Amino acid sequence: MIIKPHEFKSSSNLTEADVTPESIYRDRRKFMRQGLYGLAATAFTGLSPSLFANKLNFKTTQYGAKETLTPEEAVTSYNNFYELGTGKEDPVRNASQLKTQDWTIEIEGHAEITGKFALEDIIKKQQLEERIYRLRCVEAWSMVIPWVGFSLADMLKQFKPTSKAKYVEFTSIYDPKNLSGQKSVFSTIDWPYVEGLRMDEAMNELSFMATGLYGKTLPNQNGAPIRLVVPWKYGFKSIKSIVKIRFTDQMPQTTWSQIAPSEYGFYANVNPTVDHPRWSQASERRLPTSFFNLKRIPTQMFNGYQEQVAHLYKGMDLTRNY
Ligand SMILES: Nc1nc2c(c(=O)[nH]1)N[C@H]1C(S)=C(S)[C@@H](COP(=O)(O)O)O[C@H]1N2
Ligand SMILES: [Mo]
Repeated sequence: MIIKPHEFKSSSNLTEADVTPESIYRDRRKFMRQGLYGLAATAFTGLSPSLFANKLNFKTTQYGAKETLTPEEAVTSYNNFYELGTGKEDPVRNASQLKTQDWTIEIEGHAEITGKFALEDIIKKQQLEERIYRLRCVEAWSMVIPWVGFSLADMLKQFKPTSKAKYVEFTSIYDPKNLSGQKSVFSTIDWPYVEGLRMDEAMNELSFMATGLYGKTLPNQNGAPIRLVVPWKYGFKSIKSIVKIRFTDQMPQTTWSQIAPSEYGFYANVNPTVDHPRWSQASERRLPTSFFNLKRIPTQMFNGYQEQVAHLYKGMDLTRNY
C-alpha cells in the first residue's frame, strides 16, 4: 500500500476542507470569511506557512466563484511533475524526494533589487488570497483548483524591474541527488525545468504565485513551496518549485519549446482551434473522470479568460502554434 504524503496528518492538523465534501467546503468559505477573516482583517499580512503548519490564512476572491471544484484527492494525486517521475501518480508517490526547508529564491537580471531571498521574507510582504482557476493541460485533461497565493505582478514589483526587463524567466529546483526524475539517464528534459512569460503577461492580473491549494500549503507534488499559475496557458507554463526568477531582454529558452518546438510554443495559449500535431485540442477531459464518466467538454479560447488576456495578443496570428 502506498501512503500518500498528504495523508500524513494528525487529526489536529485537519482543516475543514479535509473532512468536508467539496460542495460544503464551498458554502462554508462564506462563514470562514466572517469568522477567521474578520479577525484577520485589522492588520492582515500573509502569514508564513511555518507559523500555521499546514493551514493558511487567506481572503477569498470572486475568481472562479461559480466553478465546480475538482476534488482535492484528484488535484493532489494526478500530477505532471517530471522531477518526481513521468507517471501521473509518480509525483505523489515520490513527493518526499522534494526538500522544501529553508527555500530561497534568487532574483537576477534587469531589476533594481536582486539577490537571494528567503521565501518567507517574500511571502511576508504579500496578502494571501484564494483564487479558483481552471487548469488545462496540453494533454487535454483539465481541473478546477482553488489556489492560495498572491498576484505575480505584486511579487515582481517588490524587486523593481527596470525598463530593460521584457521577459521573466523562471527556474525550478535542481536536485538530482534526491529527485529521481533528474537522476534518470532516460530523461528527455535538460534539467532544470525552465519557463517564461513576456513582461506584460507576467504583469497581467491573472498571473498568480501559488503557495497553497484547498486552504493549505502546497503539497510537494503540486510544486511546493511556490509555483506559478497562468490559467489561460497550457499547464506546462505553470512551473513548479521555483528557485530562480530572472528579468531578461530576450525571450527565455523554455523547457518544452526546446524539446519539441513544433508541438509546444513559448506562448502556449490555450486554443481549441489549433490542434496538437498528435491530437485535437478542441475538447478536454475534466477530472475526475472514470470508466462510467468519460465525458469531454469543449475547450475555450484562452481557457475562457479572453476578457482578461485577449488584448495581449492583438496582431498575433492565433491560428498557429507559437
Ligand atoms: N518544474 C515543473 N513544473 C511543471 C511540470 C514539471 O514537470 N516540472 N509540469 C507542468 C505540467 S505539464 C502541468 S499540466 C502542471 C500540472 O500541475 P499540477 O500537477 O499541480 O496539476 O504543472 C506544470 N509545471
Ligand atoms: Mo501539462
